[in-house]
Amino acid sequence: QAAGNPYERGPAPTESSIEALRGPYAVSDLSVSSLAVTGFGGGTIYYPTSTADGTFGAIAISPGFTAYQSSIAWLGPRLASQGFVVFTIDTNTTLDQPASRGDQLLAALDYLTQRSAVRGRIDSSRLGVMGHSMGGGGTLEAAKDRPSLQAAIPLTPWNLDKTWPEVRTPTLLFGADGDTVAPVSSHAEPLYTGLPSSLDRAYIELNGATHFTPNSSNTTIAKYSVSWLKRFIDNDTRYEQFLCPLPRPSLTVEESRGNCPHTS
Ligand code: 9J3
Ligand code: ZN
Repeated sequence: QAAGNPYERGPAPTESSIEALRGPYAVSDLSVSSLAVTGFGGGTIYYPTSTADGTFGAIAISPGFTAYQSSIAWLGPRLASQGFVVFTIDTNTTLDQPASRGDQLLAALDYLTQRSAVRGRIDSSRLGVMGHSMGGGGTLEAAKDRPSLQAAIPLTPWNLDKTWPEVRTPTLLFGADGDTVAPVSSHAEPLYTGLPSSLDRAYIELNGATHFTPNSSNTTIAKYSVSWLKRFIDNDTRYEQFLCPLPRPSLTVEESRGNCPHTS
């Protein structure tokens, strides 16, 4: 679209456009049966309806332990309407652990880019992963296994492994100050610290939030996730203004950490 960046999509962003319930693109959706795929449990693909703007980057999103795609469904249309193809998935079983969820996120991306009905709408070199809780732990597993991923966003993540020196994918982690299932002191914070200090990484701790805050529509999660995906999947530096400087503590942000300015 723009002369300088072939991956830029949509109008110049504002604080209100990244906070909006919907972005500029009308969204369609497509259900994928578990019977039609291997390596994950099916899901729902949300995608910009129009083909006028060419291809889009794509992301797969995993739910957490015992949960279904319904628990992360709000992110589908919210992110797709900003100009991404978004695949909210079910896992093979709801009890799958983070490493398996990582493999399943990658299987879902492979299905999305190689077999799905919307594969022609996707730029397969611009992919990312997100997930809640054990799905957030799986998000790190996927990034570790596939360094070509352009963005990773674990939401109140849970993973026993705190060492992630192999990760090369720009990663934004969300913690919740009131999380008693995956307390930030034993999950989100050490997971952030376990990433390379040279990586483009950020940690945002939600204020007045719980482990399950990422399971419903949340403007803080949405605005910084949209900005991170745009910045690193679309290389869209118009969104850098919302990421650097880091958000200051407020009614919605308990604390934030990260490297600014970004290096990739
Ligand atoms: O996905 C999650 O919600 C993980 C938190 C959890 O229940 O871990 C206990 C094994
Ligand atoms: Zn903290």
